[in-house]
Amino acid sequence: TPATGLLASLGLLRVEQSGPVTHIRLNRPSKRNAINDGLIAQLHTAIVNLPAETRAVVVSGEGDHFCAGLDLSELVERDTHAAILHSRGWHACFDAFQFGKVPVIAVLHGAVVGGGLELAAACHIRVAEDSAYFGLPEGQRGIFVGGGGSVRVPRLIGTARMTDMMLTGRVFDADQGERYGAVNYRVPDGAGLAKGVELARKIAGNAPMTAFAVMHALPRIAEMSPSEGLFAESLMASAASNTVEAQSRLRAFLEGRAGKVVKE
Ligand code: 1HE
Repeated sequence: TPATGLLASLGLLRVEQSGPVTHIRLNRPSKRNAINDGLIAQLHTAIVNLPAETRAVVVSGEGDHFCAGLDLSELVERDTHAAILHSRGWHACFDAFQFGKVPVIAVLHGAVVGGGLELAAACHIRVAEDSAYFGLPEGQRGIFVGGGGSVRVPRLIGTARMTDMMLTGRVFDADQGERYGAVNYRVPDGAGLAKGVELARKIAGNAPMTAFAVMHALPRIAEMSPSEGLFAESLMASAASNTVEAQSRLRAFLEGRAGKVVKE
């Protein structure tokens, strides 16, 4: 695997490697990166086949929009059975983003709608350019979210806001997205990718076990009772602190060789 450069051009996706950071770019701008069966399969392939050196992933969209959601032209051909299998396929793909090997940063601009918002919600950090806007047009299309939106989006912005988006077609701009919890970082147009890569490099500098614990333990503990959560936390904490990397990082701090916590 090359340390830098194009790893794969899967047709609808481009995957590039830069040291520990893998950049997955939705590459179907003529259809506003609408996710058809081919694109969801390629996304799934890319996220489960990351190079061993990858410590963080950045996902973005080519063209004027992050992602227009489900490719609606394929939907008309599906009966109930095909539709549930289709939805479960999206779940498998986005689960592989949320509960994969390394954290994923979504860089958002333009339309982040329907399945595009579901993909963004499965990522661990969201960077939004000023142009980003968020919608769930499923309500107007006569369908329902099927890519994990009903599970993940309310956990970011709350059930009441998601209900409003789906019932009335309400669209939130980048400001609202940030205020409501869907966006971690706001940047000017054109600056999203650089910010995403900067954050990915910070993540890559941490102990991989800590990143894994944050991705896998935090959302699960959030669903547990406090008593179970505290116990799971202790197990995770003891596993993390008992790694060679943690021990050497702790020693480095105690010997004055590690950075202090500073205000940005
Ligand atoms: C598409 C799609 C699509 C664009 N499926 N083809 N998602 C939606 O309901 C959003 C639908 N799309 C839009 O509202 C707009 O396209 C955008 C606001 C995203 C972009 O607008 P614009 O003016 O830049 O582009 P456009 O002219 O509308 O679209 C360019 C082309 O992309 C055009 O095709 P063309 O052959 O006429 O050039 C569009 O038809 C095509 N296109 N979006 C198919 N979504 C697992 S469940 C998830 C459920 C959902 O995601 S539902 C939400 C679906």
